[in-house]
Formats: sequence, structure tokens, C-alpha cells
Amino acid sequence: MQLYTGLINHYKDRLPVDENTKFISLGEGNTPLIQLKNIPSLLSKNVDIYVKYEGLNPTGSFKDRGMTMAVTKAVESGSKAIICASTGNTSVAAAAYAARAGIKAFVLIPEGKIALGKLAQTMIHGATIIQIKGNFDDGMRLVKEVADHAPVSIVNSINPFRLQGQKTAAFEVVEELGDAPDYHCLPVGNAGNISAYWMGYKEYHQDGKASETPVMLGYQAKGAAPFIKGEMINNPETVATAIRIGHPQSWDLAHTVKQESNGWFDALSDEDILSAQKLLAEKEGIFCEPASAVSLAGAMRDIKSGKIPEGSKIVCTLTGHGLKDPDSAIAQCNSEDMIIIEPEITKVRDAILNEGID
Ligand code: AN7
Repeated sequence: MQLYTGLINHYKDRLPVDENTKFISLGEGNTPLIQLKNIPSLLSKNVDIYVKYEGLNPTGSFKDRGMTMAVTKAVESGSKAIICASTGNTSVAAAAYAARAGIKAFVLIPEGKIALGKLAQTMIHGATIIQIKGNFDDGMRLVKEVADHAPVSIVNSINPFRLQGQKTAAFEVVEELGDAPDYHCLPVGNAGNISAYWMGYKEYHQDGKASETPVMLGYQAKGAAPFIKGEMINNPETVATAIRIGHPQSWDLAHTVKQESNGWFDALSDEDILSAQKLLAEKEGIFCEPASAVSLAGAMRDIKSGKIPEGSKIVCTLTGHGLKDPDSAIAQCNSEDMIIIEPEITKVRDAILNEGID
């Protein structure tokens, strides 16, 4: 028997752990890198696009990679409680890994702005939920302050162990492709993840496991695009609630990534984000949450314009599963397209024949 026991055990030589560390894991990491078969030809461009489907982590987002490390180290240091502010996914991962470790999780979330699936997950794992009449940025400010006054470890991405765990996604990409891709596209909120991937790519390049590093592309939602504006913003708004962030915590790191990798930031409208999400679901069978689709929406736009040249190998990270946000998925589909019939065979047959299948 050979269980896969999670990314810390798998990459323990590259992570800040030793033989005495007790790993808190749910088998995170090792997610599929899926080559898109239909979307490239729809773009009429000769490109190779792969998606790193992080929605298949144990709690349905990439946050598990960072949380396994953060909670492992919190427990190692004797902490009995963790705390985070969150647009949803971090709170889910904190709640689940705290449950696994037998410690307490406190999460600060913006009232009414958390996708339904994420709320359900956070509740069922037994976290103490503190809803803020404000946004993520307010929650983050409060978390930083309260950690000085209460015995809790912060597990937001300002905790350096988070990025250490998250860098392993870049290792997996390199191992599967046999080298780094030409371009790596990510949605950007706090910019922790893009910074973590860059760390991972640089590490593998320095160690000779990759011959190059990719150009890093960070995409934001237009209504929540401080990196494109060039300054923090106060009232971020977007359908992609996961990245409804105006004061990114990894501001300096992200600018270093852009500079070192010759990359760029850009913003997409909510409309473009949702249509990329739907296209991916309809044409490739892959369901991601709106925030994740920002990476593909950005890649498609830059491929079409030629900014990303033909012949490129492109990886887009799909950061979270579509089931996280059922409301936004249903809202995009026409419920009148659903067929309602009496339970009779002729009615079913008519429904099939009406679709005009040969
Ligand atoms: C699906 O959960 O910030 O740029 O509090 O959930 O590393 O912040 C979530 C972020 C992208 C952005 N995609 O990543 C939180 C939170 C999804 C996300 C991001 C988030 P970063």
C-alpha cells in the first residue's frame, strides 16, 4: 500500500519541516494539469493551453496547499487557535485543517459576500464565523490587530508558511510538462499565489529542474484591480467575490514577480470573466469558480491580441471549484431551457427528438 499523504510529505526536502514535525494533511496537492482540447481552436490560434485544476484539492481550492503548511507550523509551535480574514476559500481551508488538527479556527468574512458553497463548508467544519459589516480589507486589518491581543496564529498569506506550501503547485507543473511553461496565468487578489508560484519556478530553475522560468501574468477583475490602477482601492466590487480585494497583502512581492518574469497585470470585466467560466464548462467539461476563470479570460484575450504569441505553452491556474458558487453558475444559465414533462415515455422521446440529434 502506498497512500499519497499530501504535499508536505511529498516535498519535505523543499519545505521548512524536519523529522519531528507532525504533518497536518488532507492529501492536498497532486492536482491534474489538463490540456484544453477545444478552446484553442475556437481562438483560431496555435497555442497549447493547460489548466491546473486546483479545484480538486480537498476543500476545493488552492488554499489547501498553503493551509497544510500554516496549520502544521501553528500546531508545531503550540498554537491552539488560528485566525484569518477571508473572501471565502481561506476560511474554508482554515476551518478544515483546524478540524483535522483538533484546534480552533476563527474566520472573519464580509457579511453577505461569501459564495454559498464556501459558507456551507466553513460552517460544517465548525469554525467560529465572525461576519464583518465591511469587506475583506477591513477583516484583514482587524485580524492583524487582534493577533497582538489574543493567542491566535494568523493563517492569511502574510504567514510565510502559506506561500511555501503554495509554491509546490509550480513544482508539479514543471514535473508534468517536463519543463516550465512559456506563460503562467493566475487570478490575482492578495497576490500571494502568483508570488508563491514564482518562488517555486525560480527554485526549480536554480536547481536545474527547469531550463527556464515562465512569464507570469496576473489578472484581476475590473472593479477590484489595484494592480492595474497602480494603487490600493477602497470599495472593490466584482461578481468574482473570491478576489473582491482592494488592498492586496503581497503588493511588493507581486511587483517583483512582474519585473523579474517580464510579466504583466491586466483587468477583465465581470462579463468576460463569466463568459470564460461558461465556455470552459461547456466546451471542456471543467467547472471552476468565477475568480478562477479570470486567468483563462485574460489568457484568451492576450492570445487573441497576439500579446501571447502563437506556439506558446500556457498554463492557467483554476484556483477554485465551480461548486463553491452555485448561485453565480445558475444565474448564468437560462432555467427556461429546462424541460418539465409528465412522467411518460413519449414526452421523454419528444424532448430528445426536439433537440435535433441525427
Ligand atoms: C478562487 O479566501 O483571498 O492572489 O480570503 O479564493 O493569492 O489572493 C482568496 C483568493 C484566486 C486570489 N482565486 O489569490 C481568501 C482569498 C480564488 C481565491 C484568489 C483567491 P491570491
